[in-house]
Amino acid sequence: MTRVRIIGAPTDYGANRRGVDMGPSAIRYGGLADELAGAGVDVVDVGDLHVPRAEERDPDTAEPAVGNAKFLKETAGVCRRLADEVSDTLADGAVPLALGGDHSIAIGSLVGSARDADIGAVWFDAHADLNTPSTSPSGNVHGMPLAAALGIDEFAGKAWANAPTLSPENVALVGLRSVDSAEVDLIRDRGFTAYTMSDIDERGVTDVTEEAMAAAAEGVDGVHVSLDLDWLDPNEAPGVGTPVRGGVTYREAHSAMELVDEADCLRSMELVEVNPTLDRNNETASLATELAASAFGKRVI
Ligand code: 6HN
Ligand code: MN
Ligand code: MN
Ligand code: MN
Repeated sequence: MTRVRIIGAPTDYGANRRGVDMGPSAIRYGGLADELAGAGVDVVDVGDLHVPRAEERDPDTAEPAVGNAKFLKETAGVCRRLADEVSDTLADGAVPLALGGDHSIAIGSLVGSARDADIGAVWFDAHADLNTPSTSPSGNVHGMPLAAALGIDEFAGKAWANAPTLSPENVALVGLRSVDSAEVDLIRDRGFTAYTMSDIDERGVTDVTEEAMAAAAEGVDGVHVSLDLDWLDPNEAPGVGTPVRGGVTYREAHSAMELVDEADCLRSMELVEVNPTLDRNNETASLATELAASAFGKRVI
């Protein structure tokens, strides 16, 4: 029986607005443990990591200051602890499921998942999250976690941020529709596998997801799946801080998560960017729980 350990990481340091720190509570309230139990999974919830309030912190105290990245020091603190939890979970033979919080927590998931294994990653997101402190238009670290884990530019050599066994050839981005120009250059130059919404329109989400999982899994021990709820269309998932029109539908999202399960290489996962203050009756949080259940094997019959 698959064992899943839920780890809450209630951050909002990486986003440009408050509220995403309430994501873990909303996702739990949306029925995560029951949904996963319905998928036939043995679930343990270890609660939330301690995250100091942003108001008591100075956003500019990274040491040394790194570009315009905000709350980098605080983000490093949370990600170090998350990485330890993720790697302990894997050592105990369970699959870590991290709940954000903003997408900067993916740095901790990736570092922990890569500690004792070669990994790949599939990024279900409207965005590429490949900015660096110097290329970021916003300074928000939730737009940087993949660049951090891959040690790109200012992130090179930062132990807290780098997942040394992850390389761009084993990273697949799915559902892109808002990509900054420096991110476009990285995607073109570094060998990522990338699918825009146009690719999904043309080829269908099932083909694209199968190919993405295969590319990420090629030659590694397991795959980290990162699910940013803004991957979905804002009509389906309104409770996110950086919505972009033209995302995948409810059915497409479930189809893709079922294929995550079928690829049979899931090593670690996270659900991020659910912001209950922007949500409609907790729909986005509930959707996150359903999608996680599909990824862990829930089927109708
Ligand atoms: N997310 N590319 C934009 C930025 O500020 O770097 C948006 C990033 C959004 C990040 O949704 O996880
Ligand atoms: Mn390798
Ligand atoms: Mn996003
Ligand atoms: Mn993201």
